[in-house]
Amino acid sequence: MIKKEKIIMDLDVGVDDAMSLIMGMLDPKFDIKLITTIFGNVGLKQATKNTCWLVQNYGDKDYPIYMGAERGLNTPLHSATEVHGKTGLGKTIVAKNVTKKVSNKPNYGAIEAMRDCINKYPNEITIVSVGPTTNVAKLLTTYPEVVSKIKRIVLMVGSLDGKGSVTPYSSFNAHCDPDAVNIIISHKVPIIISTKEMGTTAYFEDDLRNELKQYGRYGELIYHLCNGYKDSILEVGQYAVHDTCALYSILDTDFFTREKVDMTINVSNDEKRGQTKFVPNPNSHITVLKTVDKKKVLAYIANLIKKNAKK
Ligand SMILES: [Ca+2]
Repeated sequence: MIKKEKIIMDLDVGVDDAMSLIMGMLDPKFDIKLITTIFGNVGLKQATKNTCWLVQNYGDKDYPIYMGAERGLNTPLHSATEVHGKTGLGKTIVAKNVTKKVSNKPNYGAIEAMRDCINKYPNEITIVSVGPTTNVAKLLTTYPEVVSKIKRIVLMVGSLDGKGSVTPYSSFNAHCDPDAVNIIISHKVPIIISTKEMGTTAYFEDDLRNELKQYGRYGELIYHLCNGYKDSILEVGQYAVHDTCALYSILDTDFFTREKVDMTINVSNDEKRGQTKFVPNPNSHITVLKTVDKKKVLAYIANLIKKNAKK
């Protein structure tokens, strides 16, 4: 019997978010209890539409989707349409004929749904946040009673080398809301940080992209998502798997090396806003991924898609 990790996926869909959602839905090692959306790669409305489209057309069940924050706590709105295409799913795919609706009710959105999910499964839920981290910060500050019941939080944020992608110092998700990251890391919940280096090391290229295309509709989806997708620090034809690395960080595998660290993020309004720093501390509640085994991650992805070729 496979031990399933119960997760909440918090997404700003986005090409690599879409890939990570597919991996989360297909992999029997994950049990997605809730999907929440956030502004980021595209605006909140488009990110939510993309998420609904993916679940409607590629979901193995009708996952609940709740819409979250439309901007950061204290930061002007940013997006990354130059990386993910105008509507977030690359140049070929456009989310249309979306009938799946979000589950928001008055005064009940993403953070309330997160709260109730954590209360339903105390100490079992991992929040996998792969966009700006505003929803998670709001959850912790608005409903502090759930903090001790969260198994762990994964953030796809920051860089090991202190260099950025959007600015010389800040990676995208950190740049969108550094204050939110700062709030989260001050809470003594087990936290895993997957930095930009993981996704830009474990990129794939056209040989794998073409191979995946032969493995049924999920492979075809990934193939098409890659059209027009280019991380700002990679070359054309290199496809970063940032958000999938973050998701895989909770699997019991040797895909990554890890280190316990103290983490800081620059929240001042100078040019280094959003820059992260990591200092080893074996007693810390924060673990950072240090290296990634690109071959193993890509083989795992390819195998999962291949296994589901007939679905
Ligand atoms: Ca993302």
